[in-house]
Amino acid sequence: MIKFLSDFKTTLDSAEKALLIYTEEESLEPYNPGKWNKKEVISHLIDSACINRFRFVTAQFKDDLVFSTYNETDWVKAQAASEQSWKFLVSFWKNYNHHLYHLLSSIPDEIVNRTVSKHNYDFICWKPIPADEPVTLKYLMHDYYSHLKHHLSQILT
Ligand code: NI
Repeated sequence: MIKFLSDFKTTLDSAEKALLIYTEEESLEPYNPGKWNKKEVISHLIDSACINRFRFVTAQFKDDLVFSTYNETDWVKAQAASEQSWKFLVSFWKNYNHHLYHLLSSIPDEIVNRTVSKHNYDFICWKPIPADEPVTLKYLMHDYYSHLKHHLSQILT
């Protein structure tokens, strides 16, 4: 078991409880003036989960770690999360991530830890790695989790 994965699982359950304390009305408040509201932040985290699921699956069938990316702001806007129920969004986010937890726990160690030179982590990662430095899939997994925690900290006080 990779070290941070049990933390990841615990975070999902504790965050769900904390998020559900907010009412529908509170979930529509931006975390800072002019920023996403709580529904939009969770919608962004659902996008991140979907995009990264594709990466974690396809990484197992190829030699490089080069992946496509997406425009986060456009994606959030296009999905009108503010019109969806807060409970639905939180539950979908949590369940999707429990699925990812299962997926990440199932990837063979040799794939998680293999060193790869051809990647675009300088472009797709939350905390980028220069293109000329070799990387692992494990780094992308950890980067995914760090990004998730970063956004949770914006909306959980
Ligand atoms: Ni983000």
